[in-house]
Amino acid sequence: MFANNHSGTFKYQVNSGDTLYNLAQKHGISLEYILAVNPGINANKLKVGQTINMPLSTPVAVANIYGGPLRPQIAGTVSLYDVPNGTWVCADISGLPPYQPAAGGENPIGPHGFHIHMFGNCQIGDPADPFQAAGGHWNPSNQPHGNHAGDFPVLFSNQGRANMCFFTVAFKPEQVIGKAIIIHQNPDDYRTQPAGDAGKRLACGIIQRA
Ligand SMILES: [Cu+2]
Repeated sequence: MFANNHSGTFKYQVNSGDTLYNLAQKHGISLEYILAVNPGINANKLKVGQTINMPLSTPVAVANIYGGPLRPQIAGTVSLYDVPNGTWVCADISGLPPYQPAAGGENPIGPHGFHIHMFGNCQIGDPADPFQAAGGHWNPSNQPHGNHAGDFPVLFSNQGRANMCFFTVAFKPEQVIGKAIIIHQNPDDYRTQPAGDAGKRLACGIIQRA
């Protein structure tokens, strides 16, 4: 089981008219929680432009990730939180394969290429080359690979476990519901077109409304 237990915060710049009470309501969290992550804050003297810590609320969308035939042990979640100007993405994945250095003309195994792909279809298809039904990278503004809206940082395994969050301005969670997230066997070089030479597809999950 993987709970969405990322109890992180993001930086929020106070706008005119904001009160902690309104912010709590808007983000679906308790006022006490905001106060707890802003020790010493004076709730009655918020200044426009002041930066405060805002707790992450519930994710707008979640992908449950399942390993395919090349690595069935993979399981986990990717959670997408709506934050000002973009999305906070949190991955919690286990069962990744042990790292193997490049050898014999083969790319290293890990850290793992990690992307949003176009189609929300995780049918396995060819077990030797699975998850082709998810299509190529989600690339709505026709950018070179390395700057696709669906390009993510590589997943860095710690004895099989990867746990990371990052911020992106490339999309809002609503825009990617119904697409797929893929974990690849090899690293993404962010340069080779069109997919960073990230190799075979180990795991897949469809992004669904949380
Ligand atoms: Cu990919």
